[in-house]
Amino acid sequence: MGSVVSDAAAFGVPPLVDTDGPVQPWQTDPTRAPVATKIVVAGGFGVGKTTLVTAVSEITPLQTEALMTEASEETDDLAATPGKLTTTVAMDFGRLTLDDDLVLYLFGTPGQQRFWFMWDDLVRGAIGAVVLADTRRLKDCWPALDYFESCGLPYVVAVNHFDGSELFEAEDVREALTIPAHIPVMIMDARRRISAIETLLSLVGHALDETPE
Ligand SMILES: Nc1nc2c(ncn2[C@@H]2O[C@H](COP(=O)(O)OP(=O)(O)OP(=O)(O)O)[C@@H](O)[C@H]2O)c(=O)[nH]1
Ligand SMILES: [Mg+2]
Repeated sequence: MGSVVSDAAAFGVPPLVDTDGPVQPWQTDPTRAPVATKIVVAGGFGVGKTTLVTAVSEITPLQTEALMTEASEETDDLAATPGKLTTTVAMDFGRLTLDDDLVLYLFGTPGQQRFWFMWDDLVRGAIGAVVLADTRRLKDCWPALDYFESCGLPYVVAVNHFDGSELFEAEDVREALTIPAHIPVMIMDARRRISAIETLLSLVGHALDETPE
């Protein structure tokens, strides 16, 4: 019997490798097959999770935004984000390819507390999580920190610096949240692609450090 490829060609099945574009190293070298990883973007309500996934995704991100109504006025504090009209009710999903052979699948969590029951499903199979924080309401990220601490998932803390809010040093935030020294803490801007990618790279590096060989 011939190879799968030639049999498929005989039946007119297009080859798996795209012959139009240049052949990528990972297409011919089995040791460089693309590695797909799942990353969770978590944090409190309105801290910028959807913004981060949207800023970095190379595909049109899947969003599950729903308009907020007056009914949530008492539970959801909009003081820090007065322009916010929608909230994530299931998840955000985006994709980012790094260095041709590392594909990050990004899953943003819903921020409203009543949707937290979905986190157990969202984190399944993830290599790690970015916990977004806003220094004006630092305590909002505690539940996410507790969650990842208790399930043992590697995480980094990314302070999404909002314009007009006081700019703190990463080490001050580490101290305020009592984050252990080996966990990266960084100040970033979820709207800026480069800044968000740096955060994701830091998480990938940290997850590799934390994962036993
Ligand atoms: N100025 C400023 N605004 C931001 C930044 N990041 C997000 N925003 C705004 O803050 C609001 C909240 O952003 P989202 O990305 O929806 O926050 P979220 O964490 O996904 O919110 P939930 O899903 O409802 O928990 C939006 O109006 C954004 O435009 C930032 O870095 N600076
Ligand atoms: Mg959101």
